[in-house]
Formats: sequence, C-alpha cells, structure tokens
Amino acid sequence: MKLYNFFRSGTSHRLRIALHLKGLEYEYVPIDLRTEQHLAPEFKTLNPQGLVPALVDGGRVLTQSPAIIEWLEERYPTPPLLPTDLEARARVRALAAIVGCDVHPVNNRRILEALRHDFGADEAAVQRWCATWIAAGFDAIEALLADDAQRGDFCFGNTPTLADVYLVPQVESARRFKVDIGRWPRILTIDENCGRIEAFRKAMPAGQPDAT
Ligand SMILES: N[C@@H](CCC(=O)N[C@@H](CS)C(=O)NCC(=O)O)C(=O)O
Repeated sequence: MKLYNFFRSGTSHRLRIALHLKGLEYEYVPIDLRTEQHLAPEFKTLNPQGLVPALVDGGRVLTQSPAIIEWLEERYPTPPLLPTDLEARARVRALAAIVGCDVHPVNNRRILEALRHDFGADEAAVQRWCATWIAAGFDAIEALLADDAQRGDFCFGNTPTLADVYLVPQVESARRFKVDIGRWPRILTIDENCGRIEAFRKAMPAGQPDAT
C-alpha cells in the first residue's frame, strides 16, 4: 500500500495510527501542503478533491480518511477498532465524529487560508478561531467520557478504538494552536495512555520522513 500524506495533517495522522494499530506496512509518499503539492494536477488524478490522505492499494485509490479507516476495519478486522456491541459502536463512532465532522473540517488549512486572505483575519484571530472549535469539541468529548462509568484507559474500554484514533491527532493539533489541554483532564490522560503504545508513537508527526 502507498500512503500519500503529510506529516502534520490530522487526517493523515489518524490514518497512520489505524494502519499501525492493524500492523499494516505501507510506503510513505509525502505530499507537501506548504508548497501546495496537493493542488497539483498529478495529485488531483488520485484525489480530485485535492486533499490528503489518499491510500493506494494495488490498482485501487481510496480517499476520505473515515472511508479509508472503515475499509481497513472491514478488510483487516483484527485487531478491531470498534467494539462488538451495537450501542457501543455507535458511541465510539459518535466520539470520533465530533473530531472528524465538527472540529477538524472547520480548522482545515483551506478554511484558515480563506480566513486570512478573503476575510482579513490576522494570526491572532486565526488562532482564536481554531481554539474556539477545538474547545467546543473537547468540552463535549470530555462530558461524554465523564458520563461513561465503564470506561478504562481509553475513550472506550481498555483498548484503543476509532475514537482514540481520531482524538490523538486533534490533541496534537490543539497543542500546535497553543490550546491548553489541561482544561480536559480525561482527554489529556487518554492522550498520554495512547502515547505509550507503539502504533501511536510510530504515527506521530515529528517522526515522519517529511517532518521539518
Ligand atoms: N474529510 C477529509 C478531509 C481531508 C483534509 O481536509 N485533509 C487536509 C489535511 S488534514 C488537507 O488536505 N488540507 C489541504 C487544504 O486544506 O488545503 C478526510 O478526512 O480525508
């Protein structure tokens, strides 16, 4: 498999975590968002949306990290990233969706570029924008975690699930935008617990070949 991705991209980061948790090898193909390689015609033949990540498996091109991660889960079910119980699966997916649907999309590079260039936002305003949506998502996740009496060391139970796969890159991004994670003690502890697992460590932005 070939993973077209960027070290600092949260969606790439979450896909790398899922691949490593599944014990799958891949070739790392860097696509530099800083030089807008993702908008070049060569990359757009893989993903017409011009967004990373894209995963190429044989002749198949997969795009959209939620779809790719669900595909991995179905194609390589062990170890599972979702619990077996139906309600539990919905809960884990809901936690992941807070990040995947409600926090990450509004803080994406192209949104921030539009704020800067089309709406006159300076860096302080951009930082405030990102911090606002991160805090809204993290407040909700923290409340859901507090409400789960069965919870162990992770977002759900005692092994990493899809929810942790989404959460950890968002915590990384929050740190980059100077958001104090100490406001959400359960999220902070989960991030520390994930940091002890090799799959999460291997996926960290700082350790990727294009990290500069
Ligand atoms: N929903 C898509 C979003 C992908 C996405 O937004 N990727 C970001 C990096 S995290 C990107 O390529 N941004 C380029 C840009 O905004 O210009 C997914 O989950 O794959």
